[in-house]
Amino acid sequence: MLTTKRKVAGSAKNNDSAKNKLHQLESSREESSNLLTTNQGLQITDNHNSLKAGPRGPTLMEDFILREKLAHFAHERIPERAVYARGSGAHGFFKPYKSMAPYTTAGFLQDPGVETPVFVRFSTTTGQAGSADTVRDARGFAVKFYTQEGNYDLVGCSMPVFFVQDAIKFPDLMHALKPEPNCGMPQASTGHDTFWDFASLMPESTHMLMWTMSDRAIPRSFRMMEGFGVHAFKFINAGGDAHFVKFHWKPKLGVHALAWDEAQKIAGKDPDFHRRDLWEAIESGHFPEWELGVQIIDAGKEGELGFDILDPTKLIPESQVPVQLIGRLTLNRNPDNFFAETEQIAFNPGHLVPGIDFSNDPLLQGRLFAYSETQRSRLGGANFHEIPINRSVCPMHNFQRDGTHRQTILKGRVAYEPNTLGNGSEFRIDGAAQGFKESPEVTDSSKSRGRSPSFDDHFSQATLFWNSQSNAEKDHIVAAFRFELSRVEQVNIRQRVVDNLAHVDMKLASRVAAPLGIGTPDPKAAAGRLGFRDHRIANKLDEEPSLRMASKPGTHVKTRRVAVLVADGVEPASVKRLMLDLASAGAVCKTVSHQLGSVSTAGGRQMPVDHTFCTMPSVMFDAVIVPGGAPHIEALRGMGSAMHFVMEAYKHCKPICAINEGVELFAALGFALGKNLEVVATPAAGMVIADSRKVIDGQVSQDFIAAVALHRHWERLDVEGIAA
Ligand code: HDE
Repeated sequence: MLTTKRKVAGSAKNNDSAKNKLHQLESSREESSNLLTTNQGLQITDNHNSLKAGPRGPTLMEDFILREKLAHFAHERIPERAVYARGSGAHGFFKPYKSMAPYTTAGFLQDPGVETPVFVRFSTTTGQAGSADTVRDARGFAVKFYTQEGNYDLVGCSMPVFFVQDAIKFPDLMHALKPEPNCGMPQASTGHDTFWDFASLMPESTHMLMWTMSDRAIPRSFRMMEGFGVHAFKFINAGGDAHFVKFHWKPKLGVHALAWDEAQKIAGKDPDFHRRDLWEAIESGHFPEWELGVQIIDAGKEGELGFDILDPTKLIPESQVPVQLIGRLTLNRNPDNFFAETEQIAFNPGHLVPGIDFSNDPLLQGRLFAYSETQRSRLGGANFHEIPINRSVCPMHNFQRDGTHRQTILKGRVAYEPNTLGNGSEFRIDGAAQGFKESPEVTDSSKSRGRSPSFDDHFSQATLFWNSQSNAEKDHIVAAFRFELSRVEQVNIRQRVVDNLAHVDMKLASRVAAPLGIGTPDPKAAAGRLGFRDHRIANKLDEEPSLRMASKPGTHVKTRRVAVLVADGVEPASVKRLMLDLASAGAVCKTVSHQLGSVSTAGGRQMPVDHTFCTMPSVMFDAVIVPGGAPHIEALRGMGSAMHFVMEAYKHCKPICAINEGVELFAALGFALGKNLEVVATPAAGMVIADSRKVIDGQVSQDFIAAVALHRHWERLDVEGIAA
């Protein structure tokens, strides 16, 4: 025994000196880390020329440096996500406001002093990884909490409901929604026959269709978008009591949308619009924030909601169960490497921590299986949890071993449990400890493929959503349905959709149907179709204010982008105070002209130009200022792109401010004019007309900042007639 010990001690010494040598080698390698090497560490002497038989001869196969480089390049891509492929991510942290101990033992929800690191990935559902950000779509809002009890993933969405009720319909939905398989079109759009064919035969999708046709589907920014856990989950407290819970993310910047025409134009002008917006906000220190909200349903009270809490096509109206705000999420660091982090992050609704459990929502149940399957195929096997972005921050031990790309070097001979050879204490199971325990639930019924009749109400919450919208939001929903259905070639599919919509609201259905070249909506025809179920449980509410975006107006202008149009002869004094006040309120003012460089001011100085009309058109801004200066206005009036800029901003209901002679530009465009073509005192909503005196005394700053904070002035009436 003694001999063995000595031997072990000796070999430990040897091991130490070997480790020291390795360490020295690694340090010397770090010192020369600015030198280009192969993957094996071999220093490369020429990275511009392959090895050839003579300077003009054929390339030699023995050039292992060239072959390694090309081979690695050829394997650079991994399969993109089948859905939610286009994503943007950021690091940050989460901090609870108070202990949630009465409801859950989840460690990261106990102590307001504890920050939990997170990585968040936002995504569009439909398009491929290279598609545009601003397409009409539900957006993924997936949060990985790196807690001390393991990784917890809240893999949510920008909408609180989903298209289908059962996981078995998900592949059909996605196949219908993705580009049609014969022609591969259209990219990132539901405006095509297969989607509406499916949707019109699945009336359970109606509530989600209302959301996707609303302005929620075209957010101004990820930073101005709500998030939802969609399904009911369970909180479990130390006493083992379970409460159903629904999760919400509420953005601190308010909830704001683009105009649909604008969203489509941005998709061409800057497909990275949302990604850039998130990146730039974080780089400039304007860290996006959301509050985590929960709707907790008192034990046993779920039966009183009026619908089935397990049905993912239903939301719980906030007036029925208020949202409690329990913590804050802050995103404060951009990824260092898009691929390593945003692309390789692997979410899974089945990544839980003690104190949180699933419900029996049949859509959620299917997700628990699907995600790890996807990760194994996308990320090359079973060891994707070892990729740095997916690693837990708490210790991770088990006896799972080997497999492709294994990183961990398990030591010793023991790879099983229970054991005595590893001293019997390694990685043991401690039943009494605070590990994960499923919430006990009695399941004592016979197997069945059916669906509970409590899932059969497909329309009442769609009606509630419609009734709750402002007039402008209703107009936008009608326009979106018309747009999508106008792209549907089969007349009978268009008809089926409006027949279903007649069960939401007859007026909505008739307005949608009007320009589609089809018959009037027929609720009876819909009701006769296969799959139609409408055991309507009357809404407890006629309206739910939290469902309209108009009830969440902005209160400030932080990070809003304001264009200041400039040409030779501009009077900087007419706008200086306004620009300073906007900047100190957190807005970003940029000068825009027909060319880069600078313009000559009325006083003979140079004013730098940040952007051109061509590269940064009005859709890249939230608001516009036209400063004073007669020659400058004259010049702008002669530039088609400047006139278009203002006209388009007007059409998209953006706040616009004209100072001094700037108003002549408005007049030339026909805005702010009375019957006799005089400039009127109360121009359209969101239009501020002023002279420099009012700018200097700060009145204009006050009015314009208030107009910008409201974001868009959707009540502007005549925008359809604007030729932009
Ligand atoms: Fe997903 N979903 N999903 N999902 N999902 C994926 O997992 C799936 C569902 C959601 O940024 C995939 O890693 C099935 C609802 C988001 O990486 C895949 C079902 C909601 C993300 C998958 C659903 C979501 C995904 C694709 C029905 C709204 C992106 C790549 C049973 C709450 C996460 C991947 C990220 C990703 C399957 C339903 C949200 C294929 C089978 C409902 C935000 O595994």
